[in-house]
Amino acid sequence: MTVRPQIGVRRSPLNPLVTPADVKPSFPDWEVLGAFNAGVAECDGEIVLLLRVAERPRQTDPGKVLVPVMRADADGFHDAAVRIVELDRRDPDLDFSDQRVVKNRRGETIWLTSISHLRVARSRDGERFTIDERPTVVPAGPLETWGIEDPRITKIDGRYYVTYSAVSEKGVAVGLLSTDDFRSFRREGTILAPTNKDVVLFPERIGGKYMMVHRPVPEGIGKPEMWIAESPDLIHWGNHRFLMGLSASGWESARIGAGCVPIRTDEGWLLLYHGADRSHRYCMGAALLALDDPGRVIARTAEPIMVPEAKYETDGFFGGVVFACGAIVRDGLVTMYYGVSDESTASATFRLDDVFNLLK
Ligand code: MAN
Repeated sequence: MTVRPQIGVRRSPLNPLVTPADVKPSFPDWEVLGAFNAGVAECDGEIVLLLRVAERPRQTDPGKVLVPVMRADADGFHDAAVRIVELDRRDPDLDFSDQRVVKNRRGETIWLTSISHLRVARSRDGERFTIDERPTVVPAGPLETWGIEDPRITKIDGRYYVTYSAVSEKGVAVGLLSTDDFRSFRREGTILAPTNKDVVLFPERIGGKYMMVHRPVPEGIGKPEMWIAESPDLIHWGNHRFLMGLSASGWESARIGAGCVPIRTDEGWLLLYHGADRSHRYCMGAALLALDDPGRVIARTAEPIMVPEAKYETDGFFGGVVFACGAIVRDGLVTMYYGVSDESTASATFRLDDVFNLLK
């Protein structure tokens, strides 16, 4: 059964807007696998994408898998900073069936097949992007040796705050950066311990507190569902509350997580989020949270607002994925930027009113 999106979603005719072929690898003998799951902001009259660029050494020997990892004490992204782990494709103890990761026989992820950094792309029209030649933010320290991923950007009091996944053998934690111009960044540290992902910050204080939606991944008891927390300073987070959970079956029955920064509307905070089923098909849905208490869910979409349908969404490095990390809203029209198939970046527009009709 295919679930059709119920609202008028217009995909850009230029999709995908950014592909791996558009991005220069960090090293001459590397290849870019993905330029996707980008954070989005408006800065100095331009649309800025902070792309997740996933890359690896070119794999020349079909019998080997070369895994790149950063050294924990590296100072920057250069040859000596990266260690290449050579794995034997025929090793009976290793499982390469998920192209994103390497697992052992117990099903535990022991390596990622690529390392990600963040790279700026800029555009005047929101569709034609100029991508920086060099990485903008690179992994650093013991908690980022496997890379940094999936940034979300929130402008608060005139400064941009970037939350991202910090990946290492210690797990997936959440890091925070801040910037005024997307040229120089300040590291604000690790704000959530593993395993946590998909953090979006609200663009203003509510009841005097900064707020975030986050997505822990409980082991054994509990499921990957959305939580909400608050902070006096964006660094220390507390008063964690459960926000919303999985459905029993269907498109959001395996995991959900926040996508774009919550959009303030008269009716409440509109949260665009992703939901996946057990076959790892990722769709986008929406929820409406109370303006004065975003821990209260007013409504959510029973059906997704967007499902992987276009060829670039169904086929690719990891097909069947639409995954948004940011959007621009102008005059009731949402332009959502989203990763497709863990490979490229696309955009789609839809009306806020159409989403509200689905929520009512
Ligand atoms: C999952 C996928 C990968 C990602 C890792 C670590 O396996 O989302 O794309 O690299 O988690 O975050």
